[in-house]
This record gives sequence, C-alpha cells and structure tokens, in this order.
Amino acid sequence: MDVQYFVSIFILLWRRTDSSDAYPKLCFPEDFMFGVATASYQIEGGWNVSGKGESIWDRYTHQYPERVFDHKNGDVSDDSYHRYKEDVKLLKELGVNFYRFSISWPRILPTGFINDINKDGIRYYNELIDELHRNNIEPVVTMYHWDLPQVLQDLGGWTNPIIADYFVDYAKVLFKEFGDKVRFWLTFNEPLSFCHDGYGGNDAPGGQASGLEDYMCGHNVLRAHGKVYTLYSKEYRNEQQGSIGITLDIAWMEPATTSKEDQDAAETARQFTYGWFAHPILTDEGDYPQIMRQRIDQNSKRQNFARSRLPHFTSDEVQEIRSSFDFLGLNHYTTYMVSPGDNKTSAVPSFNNDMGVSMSQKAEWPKSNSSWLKVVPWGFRKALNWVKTTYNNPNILVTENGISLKPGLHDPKRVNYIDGYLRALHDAIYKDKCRVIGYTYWSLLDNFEWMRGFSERFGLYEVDYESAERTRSPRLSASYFNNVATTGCLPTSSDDYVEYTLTNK
Ligand code: GBH
Repeated sequence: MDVQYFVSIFILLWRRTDSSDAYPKLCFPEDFMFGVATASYQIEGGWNVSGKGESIWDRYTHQYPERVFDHKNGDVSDDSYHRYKEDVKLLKELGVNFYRFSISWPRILPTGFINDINKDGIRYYNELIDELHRNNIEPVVTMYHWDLPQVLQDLGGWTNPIIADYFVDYAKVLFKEFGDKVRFWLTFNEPLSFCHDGYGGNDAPGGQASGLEDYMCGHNVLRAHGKVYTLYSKEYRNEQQGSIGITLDIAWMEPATTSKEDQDAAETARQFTYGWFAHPILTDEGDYPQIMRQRIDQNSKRQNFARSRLPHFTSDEVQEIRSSFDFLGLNHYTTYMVSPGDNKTSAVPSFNNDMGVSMSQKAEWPKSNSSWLKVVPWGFRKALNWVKTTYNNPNILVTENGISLKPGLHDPKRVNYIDGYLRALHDAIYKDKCRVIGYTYWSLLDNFEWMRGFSERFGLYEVDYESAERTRSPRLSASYFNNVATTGCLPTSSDDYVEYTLTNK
C-alpha cells in the first residue's frame, strides 16, 4: 500500500463526515446524452487499402514529414479501419449513449466525384454503424473532418466555388447509403480551423494566403452547408427523420480588463472566430457579422483591392444558409484574454490583421500538454451563455471537449478537467437555461493530432504505438467517464471524485 492510497482513504472518510458538502450531487437531464468523438484521418489508418483515394493529409504528411512535430503521419495510426470492433467494445464498456466519428470522403469517393463509389468504403461504415446499433450506441456522423480528396485540392479545394456542388454529391451518397441508420449529422468540423489553418497557415493543404483563401474557403463551406441542409430537407428528412448541424470551434474570448476597448476587442474576436460561420446560419441578417464586414471591407480598400476580400452571398445563397441547422455542434477546449491589437492595416492581408486583436492566456491557468490549451472551466459556461443570448438559445450538442496530457494510465488531471467542465456545463443548463442536449469527450482514443503527430494525447484510452496491435488501455479518466455516462450524474464528495482530485496533489 502506498502513501497515495492512505491519503485518499483518509480524505474519503474525512469528507464523508464533513457536513458541508463541497461537491453536491449534480445530475443531468433524463434524456441528456454522453458520448466520445474521433475523426477518420486521426484514427483509421488503412490510408491506401481497399480502394481508398489519397487525401490532402496523406499528401501533406508524406510530402512534408518535417512539418509534423514528430515527423509521423496517419498511415496506420490507431488502425481503426481494421480494429473498429474493438473500438465499439470500448464504447460499450464506457457506457456512452453515442459515438461521434467522421467519414473519410476519399474512402467513399476515391476520385472525389461520384463516378467511382468505393464499395469497400461503404461496407466499412455500414459495418461500423451496424456494430454501434447492435450495442445500442447512437452514431453521430461528421461528413467532413478535414480529409479532402487530393484530386479536389488539385482543383483548388475549398477555394473553388464548384466544390459546394461536389460536396452535395458526396452528401447524397451518405444519406442514401447510411441515412436510414443515422439520426445526427454534422456537415463540417471547425471550418475556422481547416479554412484558416489549412489555407492561411500550417495545416494541409498548406495554403499561405490568409486574408484571401481562408475567406474563400469559409464562403464555399457555408454555401456547401446550406445546399446539403436543403437537400436533406427536400429529399430525405421526411423518411429518415434525422437532424443536421455544423460544428464550430468556440473558445471563450474574455476581455483582458473591464475597459470598453477590451470588451469591444473580445467581442470582435468572438465574431471573427465563431460569428464568421454562426452569423450567416443562426441570424436573419444574411451576411457575415457586421464587424467582420466593416473591418475587412475597409482594410481591402486601404490595400487597393478592387473589392472586399470578404465575399458576398447571392440572395439565393442567403435563403439557403439562413436557419440551415437543427442543432449547433460546439467544440470547446479553452479560453483567451483579449485586448485590442495595434489596429494598423498591414500591407500584406491576413485574417489576424483584419481581426486586429491580441490574445493571451494567464500564466496561472493550469496547463495541458498542448501549448494552446489551458484549463478554464468558467470560460465554457460563458461561451455557452454567449451563444444562447446571441443566437436565441439554439439547441446545442457539445461535440468536443477534452485535454491532452503526457502518456500514462493514471490521469487525475484529465478527470479534474472533465469534472470541472461538466460542472460548468451543469450550471449553464440549470442556472442559465442554455439548451444543451449532449456532451462529447474528445477523444475515445489517443490519435494522430495533426501537426503535433502522436505527441499530444487526448484519449480516455491510451494507445501503444509500439505494439503491432495498437493495444488500447483504459485510463483512470475512462472509469470516471463511465461513471458519469451510466449514472447521468457527477460524483459527489462522498464518491470517488475526492479520491480522483486530491491524490493528484
Ligand atoms: C480540435 O480542434 C479538432 O477538431 C480535433 O481534430 C483535434 O484532435 C482536437 O482539437 C485536439 O487538438 O498549434 O497554437 O497553432 C480544436 C481547435 C484549432 C486547437 C487549431 C488548436 C492550433 C493552435 N484547434 N489550434 S496552434
């Protein structure tokens, strides 16, 4: 018996006799759903088997291995393409209500187009979905989590307006093949990330034209999203009875001080990072947020562009995009402090210059193993409240929330992270009346963390990348999450929660 064990038993007994309960029993609504998420390129492997086409992440990681932190790629990763049955066993063991995964476009359509539908790809996702249903786990399906067919990128990818039609063709195949078995669809995961980091940053496909290509990408993503929503409503909704959303990356933007300048800067940051996509879909105004329109139009003029770098929607597009959601997918990990930037128009355009703010994180916020991710549970509650008041209290599915830590099965810091964020979520639901229908932990498994390779681990299950079997082992956090998912409640002070938190000191 070690000291840690004694300490936790002592604390457990001490808390039991303590009348002031620091952690009251908190339960979520009866029909609230708990789940976990993954994404195709991050876990599947099997990058060139059974007829799969090349994706932009295959091309990018092969062509520029040195750009990825550990020079690795998703060729094999967790090998979930071959081990999905094992994954479903873990989901069953976790006791979750749903599994959010994504479909690889080039696994379904190797050429990007519907001239070649890959039977094995269809078979794979049918088997996965059937295996989930056999185990009473609801599939929540993301159509696009960043792995675009390379063929389409060769035509300009998301910067080419025609891609919206090809995305509709792809979506039609998904509705036809899987729609009778899927109740929750997400068109896109985090357009901010794949448009800004992909076309104006360091992610695949490696575009370096921020302030131009990222806005073109965003525009076409919104057009594509509106078209797919319309398609579903016209041709599939009646029969299939599912609902469609889009997942946005919603970090909380807190003013650095209470000054008017900082409050305005924080609001500008919210509008540029999530209003960019939320405003056209969730408001009636039919354009990007006013502050984006104003700042980008003005900077474009000063930079001698003939027209604004931020495109305009046609009136048909406005119609199609407006209200094109049944629920909002919300990814939330962390918080930033915001103050105004220097507010000078730069000669070279960029998203950051257009936004014109400066963001930082506080030194005292607990760290994760990712430079951008600090632990700030209260930011989650504020983010949910901002969405509630700005967009008339939409239905929200939290589609990602999680923390990276160093490898190891004893991960009390992850338990604390989840517990803290779930308490904030509970307040948002019960005290603030935010409409949240479910919570998703990112991720079921350690996986290929894009430009950070396998160096950042978010899994409830650890994956051993040295073993041919890619052995999965449950972390402490898996048993914590199992407890929450099966009881629908957070542990109280007289439960294991105290042990989880306090042995961590
Ligand atoms: C999620 O994005 C993704 O949806 C998911 O695929 C991923 O596995 C998960 O995060 C964990 O990383 O390196 O300083 O340039 C969360 C939003 C946006 C956070 C891009 C990291 C890069 C910051 N991400 N950001 S930096």
